[in-house]
Amino acid sequence: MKFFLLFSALGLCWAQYAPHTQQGRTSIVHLFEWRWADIAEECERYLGPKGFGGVQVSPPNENVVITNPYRPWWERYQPVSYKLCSRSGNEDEFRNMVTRCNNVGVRIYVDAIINHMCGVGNAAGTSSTCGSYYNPHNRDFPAVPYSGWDFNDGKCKTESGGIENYVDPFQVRDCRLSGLLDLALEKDYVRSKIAEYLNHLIAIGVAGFRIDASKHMWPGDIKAVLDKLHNLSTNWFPEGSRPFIYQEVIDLGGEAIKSSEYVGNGRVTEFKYGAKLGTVIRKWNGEKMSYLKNWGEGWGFMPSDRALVFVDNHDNQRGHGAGGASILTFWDARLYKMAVGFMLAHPYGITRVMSSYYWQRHFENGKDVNDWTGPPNNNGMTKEITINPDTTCGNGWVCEHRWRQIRNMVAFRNVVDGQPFSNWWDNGSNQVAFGRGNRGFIVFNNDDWSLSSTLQTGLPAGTYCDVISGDKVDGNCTGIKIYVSGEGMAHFSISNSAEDPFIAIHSESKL
Ligand code: QV4
Ligand code: CA
Repeated sequence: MKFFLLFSALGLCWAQYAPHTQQGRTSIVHLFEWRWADIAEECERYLGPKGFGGVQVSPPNENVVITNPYRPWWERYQPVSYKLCSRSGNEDEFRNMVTRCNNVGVRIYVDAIINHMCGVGNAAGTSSTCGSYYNPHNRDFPAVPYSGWDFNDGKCKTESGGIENYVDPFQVRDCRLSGLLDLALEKDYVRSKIAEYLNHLIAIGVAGFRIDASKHMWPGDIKAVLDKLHNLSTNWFPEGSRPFIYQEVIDLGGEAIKSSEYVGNGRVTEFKYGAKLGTVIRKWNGEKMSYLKNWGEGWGFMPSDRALVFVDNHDNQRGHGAGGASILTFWDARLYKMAVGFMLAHPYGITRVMSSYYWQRHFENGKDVNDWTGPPNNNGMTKEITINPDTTCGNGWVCEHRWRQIRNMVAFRNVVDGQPFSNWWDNGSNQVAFGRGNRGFIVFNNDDWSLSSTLQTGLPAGTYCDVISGDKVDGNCTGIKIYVSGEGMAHFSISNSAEDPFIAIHSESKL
């Protein structure tokens, strides 16, 4: 009996729902389009020391090189083979990154493109990141190898061969997404080739996978692939650890396919989260922050222990995928920081922080015609991430994860990990506050007037440093100081015109 209890408790934390972050680390950062060499450096010089749990990396496998438009970011979602050879680097560089990141306690999660190969319309040839030959017209990918019978051409019933109607789950799973050649995942051969690729990554030491375009695969087919995966490398993980799985399913309601169909396989991206939070913080549709009191399942989201959440992702920050205009991004920095701060303070889900690069936005008829723009580059070679004296990034990289307000809220989430949502307060409008047990407290003023209130924080008496306006440095605070009384009460004043109209304090920011 005792043995059984112990076994099931371990089973829970080793299962595909756990990110296998080190004790005391909770968040993932998506270093979109970064080179492996830069990620290795970033793990050692920043992510490890600042308490980040892991990195989602861009697809590491060989893909089509697209030159019209010139080297778009989305060429990486058009696989040619499973060789680890991309704009981010080669296999040696990938291995070096995984080793160095794991050694400083930062995990690597791979964006796995397994629903399809490249677009059917690409010309045959060797225009690929490793020079492998491919012929989309003949369904020939000799570097895997895949050929005609490994694709769903016979199974898809639409005239065009593409997905025409998202209300029909058969089309969505068996036809082409954006013209991308759809793999026949019911075939054991295809499942085995994919599992071989993922097991190669597991052997190198990755901790899990984002499963791209999961909505376009049958949940049972995904399961069959996952069942073939090995346990994580015992170089860094306890024996018997299963890879962390989060499936990209966009379910905003209103479609035939539901995220709930996928939770048996692992976590699922909760796209309602960023779409709704953006609406609330922008105060659109009559939304107010006071309505966030029952944020989470109370808003119709999937169960917290099955969700992966984010304010924006690499698609919806530039109008791809779904979520719409309400999505907040670094382009709306002030509101964005509040949204990310709220997400990181709130206990719901596993949190992923976005880290982007700048591009020249140019709207025509409401659409950004430069939404394809790839990472900062010299003739297609991705530029390195340079670090400015003030710790921000140069060379065209945004590095939201290095913004003080975001970096410090990642630390906040680590400090309050496991503590209950507590001491909610609101003014019936857009001034809200809440705590996490006796470890942390956050206050927002998104109204058009000042906030001045004495609130129950739940924290022990003392002077605390606000980690939004400053940092605790050598026992002093470079920002606002908050005095908590013996009864846990503290006075907060936040001007509606403050640079960042929110304040956060936690056990480790106590002076
Ligand atoms: C074009 C035509 C098609 C035609 C095809 C013929 O538009 O009508 O059939 O040529 O070859 C790019 C182009 C697209 C082009 C296609 C194939 O934008 O115009 O089709 O390539 O050449 C990213 C981009 C896509 C891009 C794709 C592959 O967002 O624009 O397509 O990469 O390069 C849904 C899904 C969800 C998906 C989301 C974007 O349910 O799964 O759309 N999100 C993930 C990734 C996303 C990625 C893919 C899935 C595909 O997050 O980044 O798409 O792997 O909501
Ligand atoms: Ca499919």
